[in-house]
Amino acid sequence: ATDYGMDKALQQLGLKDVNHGTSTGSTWYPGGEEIASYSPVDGALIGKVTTTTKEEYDTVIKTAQEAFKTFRAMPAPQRGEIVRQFGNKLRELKEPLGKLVSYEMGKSLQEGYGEVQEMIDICDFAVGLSRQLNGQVIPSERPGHVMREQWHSLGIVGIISAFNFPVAVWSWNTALAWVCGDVCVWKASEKAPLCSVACQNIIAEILKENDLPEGISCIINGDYTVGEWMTKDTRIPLISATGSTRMGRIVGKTVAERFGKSLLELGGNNAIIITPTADLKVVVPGAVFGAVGTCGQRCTSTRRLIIHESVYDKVRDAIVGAYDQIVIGNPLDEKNHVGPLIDKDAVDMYLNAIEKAKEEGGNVLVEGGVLEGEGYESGCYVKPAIIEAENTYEIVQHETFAPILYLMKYSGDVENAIEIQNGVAQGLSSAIMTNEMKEAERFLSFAGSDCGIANVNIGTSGAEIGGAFGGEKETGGGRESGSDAWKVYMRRQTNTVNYSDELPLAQGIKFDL
Ligand code: UN1
Repeated sequence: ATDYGMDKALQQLGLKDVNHGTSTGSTWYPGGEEIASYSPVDGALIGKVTTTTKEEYDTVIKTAQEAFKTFRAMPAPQRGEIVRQFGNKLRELKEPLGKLVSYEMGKSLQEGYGEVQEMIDICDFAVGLSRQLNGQVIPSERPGHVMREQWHSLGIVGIISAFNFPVAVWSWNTALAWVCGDVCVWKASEKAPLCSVACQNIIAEILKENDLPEGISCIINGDYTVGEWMTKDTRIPLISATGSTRMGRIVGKTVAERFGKSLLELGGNNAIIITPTADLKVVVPGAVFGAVGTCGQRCTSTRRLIIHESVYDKVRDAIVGAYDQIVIGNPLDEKNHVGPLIDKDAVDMYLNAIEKAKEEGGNVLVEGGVLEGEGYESGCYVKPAIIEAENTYEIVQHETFAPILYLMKYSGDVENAIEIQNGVAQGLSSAIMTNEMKEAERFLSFAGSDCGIANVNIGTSGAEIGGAFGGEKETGGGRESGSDAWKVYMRRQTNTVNYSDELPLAQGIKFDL
């Protein structure tokens, strides 16, 4: 992949000859075993990091605890200034970092750049937020009293992220956590560890330039045992975890057992409802990008199309026709729309899902399969597939992290489509394509979509950072990124102050001595 400027990108990101994966800032620790990172793009070894030992883990947490004392005392707008510098550095390094994301994870270069853009956007958002961590003043029922609400820094935020957004999800958490005065310990996916080292290099430089202590940004690496150290650790008040529902069930339970807070961002099973008035010019790109973008490996990827029977044939033909235009290949080459899956295990899961859908009675409209030959040597390139299926199939009920799109029909009112859309265990993203105002509003109403994200005339993926991101049911209930998602990174304190000379009790209680 040298022809795409990867060597230079690795150089710019300080990733040449890396042999560590644990850091409290500018300090790196030797670590234990090696994790090799192979690119799904061409199968080449990009580099190696080492896993965090238990001893190193404890050093990291102690360093973070110390740093928290300094960081929480810094005025929030000054912390915002650090995040502003971070965002500017990301602007400078957008090209190499976007390329690394594309090369280590496999998403198209455009999407790699888009991911870095999300980092920049959340930094901008967080800078503004650093002057708006506002509490409220609440009227007291007692004379000469005032009540208020304050938001205080929480402590260490443990971040567990997935391979599919190897840099952005970390930044959604860190940018907010930092302006809130928290310090962060990040365990990145073992499938994209170099992205974590690159990010750490960028922020460490800024922290050093600003004379800030070690421990504000930490990274650790390793398998689930490292994750378990975090989830069981009472020194970490908040665990923010992105990944599968299976993982989230374990994390949520373990953190709850010690009364910690968790922010869970788990699987989706996202659908687009296509009504009789839907505009095909919007439907086709919306559905196709949603289904095949990031090779179907977004938690917001479109998995199901619920199409009204009166337009079913027309929509199906248009979507199937569009699949003919999809160019699959090296994601660093901007003419390709779709890159590889993350690894061969993912390829197996994709193949199994297609088999299962067929066994359950699915009708394959666009054949899938693994691509072979020149350019596809890594064995991770697959063809996006389309299958006509029923919502009740077991395989349709599960999230398969691959480009498989299920088509299904509805008849009658939009309520019937909403019932199918809501008829899964997950509740992340959803969309309706309609020009009927009443249908759109019904879809968005209390009786409409049960998802955390509900869109009209756009697809299910590609959310902007300004809104709260996350979903209901098995998606885990967490919200990160925009709106007031920052509140989870702080602790709320209610204050009542008496400036009178008496002591009236609340609820009118008399206690005369
Ligand atoms: C994810 O797949 O974990 O809305 C996050 C989107 C992106 C984020 C996806 N902004 O598709």
